[in-house]
Amino acid sequence: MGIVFSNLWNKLFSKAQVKISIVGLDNAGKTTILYKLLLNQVVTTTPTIGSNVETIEYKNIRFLMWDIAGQETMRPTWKTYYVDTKAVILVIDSTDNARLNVAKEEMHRMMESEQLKDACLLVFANKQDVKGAMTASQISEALSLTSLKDRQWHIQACSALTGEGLHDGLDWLVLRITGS
Ligand SMILES: Nc1nc2c(ncn2[C@@H]2O[C@H](COP(=O)(O)OP(=O)(O)OP(=O)(O)O)[C@@H](O)[C@H]2O)c(=O)[nH]1
Ligand SMILES: [Mg+2]
Repeated sequence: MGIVFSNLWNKLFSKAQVKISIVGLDNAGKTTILYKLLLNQVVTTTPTIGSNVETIEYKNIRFLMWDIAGQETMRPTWKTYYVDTKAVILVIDSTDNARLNVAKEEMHRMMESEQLKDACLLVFANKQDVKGAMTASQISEALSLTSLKDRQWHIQACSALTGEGLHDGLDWLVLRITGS
């Protein structure tokens, strides 16, 4: 009886976790975004080795956020995180024109993965506080987001330093996940 009740309790009152994979090239700002969302603070980061994982509750959804290392040697490990991923957050350094093409290739390769076929894609055009940063529409074009087929995607300008745009991005994810 105790087990039945506890299962019922869990079903009724515990929130399911929604797994998110945060990817992007090294130095894009993934870890800074994760901790700005979690702590509302700009933390001092070092390049991530492996991953960081944190749970962030937002609008009654419990997001399990995996922040994955972006250095070139680490990128082959991204695919080991895809299983059960409901949404991918791709973080772009909007000041890094030189490597936008690399980010584009990584993103399109990633989106071909069978394990991500139902995942939606939120692109954060980060570092908008820096003068001369590319706009979200410039980045959207450079990444050929419109060429993605059968994919719900959205691009959001943001700054992990000021926090601007981060919650707008999460609002889009909430809409996609709850369908409301
Ligand atoms: N000006 C500015 N700097 C930022 C912003 N977001 C991150 N940074 C800086 O960019 C650098 C890299 O940030 P990280 O969050 O460590 O980058 P990462 O994507 O996690 O990098 P890897 O772990 O190597 O994949 C740090 O010096 C951050 O302070 C932003 O919105 N604006
Ligand atoms: Mg990092």
